Amino acid sequence: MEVGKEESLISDIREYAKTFTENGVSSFQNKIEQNLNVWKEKKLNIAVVGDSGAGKSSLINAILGLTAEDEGAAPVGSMETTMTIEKYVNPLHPNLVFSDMPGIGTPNFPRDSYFAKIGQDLTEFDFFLIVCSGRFKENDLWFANIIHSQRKEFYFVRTHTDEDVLSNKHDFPQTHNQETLLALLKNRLFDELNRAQIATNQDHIFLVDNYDPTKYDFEKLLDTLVVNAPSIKKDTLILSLAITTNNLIDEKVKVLKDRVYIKALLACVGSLVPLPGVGVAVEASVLYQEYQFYREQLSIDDKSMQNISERLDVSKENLEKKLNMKSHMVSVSLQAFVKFLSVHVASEGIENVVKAALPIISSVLAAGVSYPLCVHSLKNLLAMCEKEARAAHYDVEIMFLKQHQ
Ligand SMILES: Nc1nc2c(ncn2[C@@H]2O[C@H](COP(=O)(O)OP(=O)(O)OP(=O)(O)O)[C@@H](O)[C@H]2O)c(=O)[nH]1
Ligand SMILES: [Mg+2]
Repeated sequence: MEVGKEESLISDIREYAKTFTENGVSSFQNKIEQNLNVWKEKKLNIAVVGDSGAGKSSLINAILGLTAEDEGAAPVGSMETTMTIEKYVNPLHPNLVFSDMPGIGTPNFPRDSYFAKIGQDLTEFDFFLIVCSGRFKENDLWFANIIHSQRKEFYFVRTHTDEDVLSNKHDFPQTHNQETLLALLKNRLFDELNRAQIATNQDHIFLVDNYDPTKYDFEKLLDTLVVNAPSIKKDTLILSLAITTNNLIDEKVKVLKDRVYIKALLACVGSLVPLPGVGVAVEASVLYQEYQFYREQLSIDDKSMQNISERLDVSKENLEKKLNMKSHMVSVSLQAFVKFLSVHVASEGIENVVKAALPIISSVLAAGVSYPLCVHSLKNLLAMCEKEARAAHYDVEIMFLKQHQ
């Protein structure tokens, strides 16, 4: 861990210990919970614009990890024209909000009065996605210039890439080369934007297939949004994205690791359960709850695994067995979890933060001695979930491809 981060963690721990001494246990618990939940108080707003049929609703659903039939999903292929800004969220991750904007230049929303009519302050949006299915329309380019003049971040998303690839394969069976085709499509869009004097670069153009977020530039789009998110909202975006790419797993694990040292403090107060054979007692439900949070965040919870197994047409049990997964067994009940903790107590060397924090915590919390164990247990549980997440989201693709070869 970086030195600056270590120091700031230790100083936070000192503050929490002070709160405990001065104001008691519930203030201590409230302060920690409040700080761990700061990300939930922020909203990340993304506006989506583009012609009717461009694939805006499909793109929103794909990023939210929803199908058009799920609760909260944007209606796809709808014949109705959006008359107001429609907002969409994944009910499980309500902090990431997509706004589907009414079509520009339609009789109800002529350009001249567009912004007055939609009645929304553009500064409230963190990002703008300008979507097209073939070429960008004049209205898209007009919109991009307005956003640019307001110094807001915007990205161009070209949908239906799957259809271009298919047509090209059909038309040029001997010479078809996917990489060449994608580069050509991107160059063409880039030239078009250049001609319209829109200040952008190729890294802001994404070719996607909304039916398959694992293909083309879809993951790159998500990674770019994460990298460019305003720093105070970065954790909110990382923890609100339901889709799991390799980079996003890295980012999620980083955020979850930072919580370990603080969450472990909470596990040293409350209704302490002795861990058989270990000689210390912990508030196991705190660790258990955080562990469930890891599983959900890394999309290896029961519902996510069910979804993957349905997609692969295998049973969830078989899939978990094939991938050598254990996390679901540990999560079956608090009892099973406590048993797992007792057997898998880490015997790692004491790291800096724990070394510095232990005397501070032990001086105020009777069960402070359990702190190192809580830190190591959470880290081990997170490492297990991370490993299984990579297997469930990546090894699975390889298995799936083999099945269909
Ligand atoms: N093959 C393919 N079809 C897509 C893709 N994206 C969207 N579609 C299909 O294109 C049609 C229109 O998509 P929508 O997402 O409803 O488009 P929209 O921009 O929201 O349209 P409006 O709500 O009318 O403005 C639907 O039938 C989608 O299933 C894609 O990337 N590839
Ligand atoms: Mg739509």
